[in-house]
Amino acid sequence: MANAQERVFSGVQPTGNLHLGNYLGAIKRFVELQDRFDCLYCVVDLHAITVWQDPAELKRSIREVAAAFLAAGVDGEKHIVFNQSQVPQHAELAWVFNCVARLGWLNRMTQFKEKAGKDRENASVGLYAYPNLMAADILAYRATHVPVGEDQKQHLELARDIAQKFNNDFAASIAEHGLAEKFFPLPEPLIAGPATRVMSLRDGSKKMSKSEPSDASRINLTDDADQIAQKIRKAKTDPLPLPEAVEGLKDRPEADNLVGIYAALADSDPAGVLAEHGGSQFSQFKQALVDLTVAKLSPITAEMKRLVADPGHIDRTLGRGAERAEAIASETMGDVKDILGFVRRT
Ligand code: AQP
Repeated sequence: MANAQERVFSGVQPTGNLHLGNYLGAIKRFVELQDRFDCLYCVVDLHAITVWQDPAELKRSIREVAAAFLAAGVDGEKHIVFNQSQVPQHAELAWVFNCVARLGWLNRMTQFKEKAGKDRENASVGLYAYPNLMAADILAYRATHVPVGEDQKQHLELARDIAQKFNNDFAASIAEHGLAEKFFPLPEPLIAGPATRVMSLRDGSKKMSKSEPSDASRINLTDDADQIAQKIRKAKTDPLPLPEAVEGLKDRPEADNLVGIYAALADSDPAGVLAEHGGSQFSQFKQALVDLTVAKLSPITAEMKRLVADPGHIDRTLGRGAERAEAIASETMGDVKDILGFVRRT
């Protein structure tokens, strides 16, 4: 089992259209890490409201993400599955981090620039401060490892900077209270494998994303076998056959993407996939990819469907998870208050 000091935290936003990128870049990895670490997996609903959400849709989406975790194989009894808004310490610690992080650090965040777009003045303050909340999510549990897709790397680096600055700024108070010198660990991103950045099926230069208007750009975790087949058959490719070796994927983003997806689903790597399929025409390879994707996703899709049909069960799982999460986070927050010099309620 896990080293007592090591803990995994990660989250997924309930913003609809969960897709293959979320599965391969995050949720599949969550399942793989369960044997090595104590894990907390969170439906990060506070993050979702950094852009406007329809309330009824948000509630449906929170349950759907929780169902996806469980259907993919996350063990909600052994580990902790919960939604962020049920544990108030996330928002509380995020405020402290708003006062630790520097404006200059946040100004460098590329995701804010991409999401705010040209209408920056009209973006919510929450969208700007999003990485501070993400740091709070992780550090409220003093998590040491964070499985995420490549797109979250910069936010993880910021979480490390915040942890480091807090530890430095309050070193004397941390020592005075008899707490570990590295009060907050510097969390390590776990970004590995062939699908850390799954790209759009329509454009190999853009990442597969929930908010992309074209549904054909992504495989949703709710798609049935026919939809998956259609989307993969129509996926953009180039006219050449698949290369025999990995070097041949260079400058062929669409081929690279499909091979990466195949490798991740098959628990292989691009070299292994090309050893089997190198030289094939795309029509042939795409059929193999359809078969593999359907075989891997359909049991998950079916289980998700079964779970979302019983929202009471999901809500109880989330509620129990939140109680267990809060027990850890409230202890951290108590220490943080002591460190900062707040007077605690007696
Ligand atoms: N295309 C991707 N490839 C690999 N990993 C990905 N992730 C997201 N897209 C890809 C990883 O999935 C986890 C959950 O992501 P999220 O829902 O919290 O936020 P996101 O990264 O903003 O996801 P989207 O789908 O791209 O949503 P929109 O369109 O709203 O921006 C994270 O670990 C993420 O790295």
